[in-house]
Amino acid sequence: MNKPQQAQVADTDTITAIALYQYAIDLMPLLPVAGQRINTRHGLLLSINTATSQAYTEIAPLSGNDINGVPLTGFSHESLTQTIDYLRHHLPALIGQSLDALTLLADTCPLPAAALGLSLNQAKLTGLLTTRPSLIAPSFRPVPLIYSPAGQSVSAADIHHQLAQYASNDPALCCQAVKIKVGKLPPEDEIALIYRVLSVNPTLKIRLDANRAWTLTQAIDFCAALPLDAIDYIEEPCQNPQDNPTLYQSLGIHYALDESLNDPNYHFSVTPGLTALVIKPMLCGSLNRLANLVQQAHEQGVRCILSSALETSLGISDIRMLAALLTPDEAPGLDTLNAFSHSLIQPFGHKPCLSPDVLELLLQCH
Ligand code: OSB
Ligand code: MG
Repeated sequence: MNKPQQAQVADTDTITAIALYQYAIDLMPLLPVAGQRINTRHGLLLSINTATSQAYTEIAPLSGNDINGVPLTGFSHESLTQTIDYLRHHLPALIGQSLDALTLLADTCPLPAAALGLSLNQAKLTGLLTTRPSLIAPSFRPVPLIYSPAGQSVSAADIHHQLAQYASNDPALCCQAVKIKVGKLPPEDEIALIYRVLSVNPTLKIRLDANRAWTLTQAIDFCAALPLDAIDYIEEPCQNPQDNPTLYQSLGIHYALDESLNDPNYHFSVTPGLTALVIKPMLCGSLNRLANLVQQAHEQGVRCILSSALETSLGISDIRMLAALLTPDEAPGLDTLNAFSHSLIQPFGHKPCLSPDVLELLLQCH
């Protein structure tokens, strides 16, 4: 006898197997995390099966220690260990449950990176993230990230070389914007770098990121020397974010928020000069939470730029798909993969690609 229709639907929707792996990938050159640097990225790979499909997602809080053994500050509040403990405790109970149970766990999970990985996995298993052609290979203009890995200045030749990597025969894929890290070298060197980038390509729009390096006076001194017409916005200019509106009122330069969003007490509100939120999905939490934040901002005319939290090729590819879905008019900031020695699941360039069988297995249940 045939099973009733209802039961068949429920069967394909039932979670049959889960595996959790840990990866550690070397970074060369070192990658900046605001004022700190890291040389290895640690994170988790979550694999979930139903009877008819299988999906991988990444769970990688941006926490842990920098190259000097000092804890990273300003990004994820949860540790990798806490995340592993949480998942070990909660994942086994999902076996035999429907995918709705996965969404419920994601929406109640207090750890943002785990919440994102759980809800993204659900979105992949249900086809939300993969059935639309535009999401399979979303094309955004790249936004090259220009920074000085070892604290020395970046030459015009370096800039030429970096921008050449993004040159494309397809005009729709040539970069229109670059992101430049500031607030680390002497201000005159950084101002010179910005003019050097514009001399290489005068049509570029520049996104600056100061990672809260400056007092209000320092921010005003720096920004007063900028070619303001070419500046799209500056991320987190002031040590004290309450000074950002004063910077805007003094010079007319728009700012974006990044670190501010990572404060557990952050609530979206519009302040004078705020033009964009730079949202790192891995730090924001579940897809529902991310979509709500984007919707609130868009309703108030504030742009949202999805951004890398130094995920592997798998996580970066997923953020690209999220951007196609949630912020289709904005090029996401994802230029952080070059430093990774390996890709994970999702091939990137000529890097050797890690598959689950070479990773450390932390948990397997079915
Ligand atoms: O300061 O925005 C940052 C990556 C990891 C941690 C902090 C930051 C970043 C990036 C990502 O800059 C790249 C981008 O936003 O374009
Ligand atoms: Mg930033």
